[in-house]
Amino acid sequence: MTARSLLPLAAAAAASALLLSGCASSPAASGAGNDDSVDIALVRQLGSGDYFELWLAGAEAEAERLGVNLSVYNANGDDAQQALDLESAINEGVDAIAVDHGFTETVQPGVTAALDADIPVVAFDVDAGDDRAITIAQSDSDLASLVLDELVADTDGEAQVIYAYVAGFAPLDRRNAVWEDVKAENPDLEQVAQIGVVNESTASEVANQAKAALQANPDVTAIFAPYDEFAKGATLAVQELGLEDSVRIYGADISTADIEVITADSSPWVATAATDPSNVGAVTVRAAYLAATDADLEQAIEVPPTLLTQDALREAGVSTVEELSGAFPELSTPDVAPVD
Ligand code: SR1
Repeated sequence: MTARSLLPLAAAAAASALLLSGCASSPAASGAGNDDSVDIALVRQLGSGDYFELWLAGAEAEAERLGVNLSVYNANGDDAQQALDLESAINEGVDAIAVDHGFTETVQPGVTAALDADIPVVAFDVDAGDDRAITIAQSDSDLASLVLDELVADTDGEAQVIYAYVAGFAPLDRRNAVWEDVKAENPDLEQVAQIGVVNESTASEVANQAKAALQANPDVTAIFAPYDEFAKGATLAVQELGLEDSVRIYGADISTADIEVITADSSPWVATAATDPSNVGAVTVRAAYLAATDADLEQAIEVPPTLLTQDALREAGVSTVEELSGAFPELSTPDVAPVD
């Protein structure tokens, strides 16, 4: 039995202890909080980094707009804690639960328990392991294709490439499937190293990994880093080694900090494919609200990504993520899980 496969057991034992002791964790709460409001629990596996912070800001703003009482649980990357948080959300007696990231083996028992208790579940970027859950994703296969088309065009399909990836995260796995296809279609694209870590210091740890991989592989001309913390780390490594003229970075996601990095003079991060994270947080809260109020809702909700090249961002003259949807209106998707 692997360490990860022990987690549900550990989580279940800890949850029982929690129930027996009468303790409950204290999630951060926002919203109306009165008896008439819809109560939604947001159960997150991760909370740090630009993407996750913007996502939460969008979720909280949408909850405020809808008068939703939103309880936010953040496991900070601790899978057993996320399983416990799901138990706490069920015990809270909320009207719907939104699960944000995580691993099937840790969230599935709680998701199934919630659904069995008639609490609807919406699952963003996680395979919840129960077909009754509503799923939300950013069309990861399109996201990866958009940016990999740029990589293939810029390199004529011939390059040594460093790849940043951590298996097990649903969006990264879906992007990885596209990368595998692209490599098969372009045999002269050679992946010479794989790097990646997901934790609270992702960017700085990936920077160290990318630096070592670049030093070991001096003919690398491209880095595929499909998560903004990966791309920021890779950018730092290229800059520290003075390789801006020879190595290009193809990333994912967007934030104000990312825009600054991408549009800086001689930045090697030349393209990203992204949704607006705050919009995706808002979509997730709307979906949970619709599920809680028995409204019509698609089973699988997709938020389409947009290609944002360095040239296009510079031309648009935007410097914050808030200004982005003015220049790229497709980043705003009020018609996805709409609530007037
Ligand atoms: C560790 S998973 C990181 C990804 O989750 C979201 O889908 C963002 O797009 C980010 O790239």
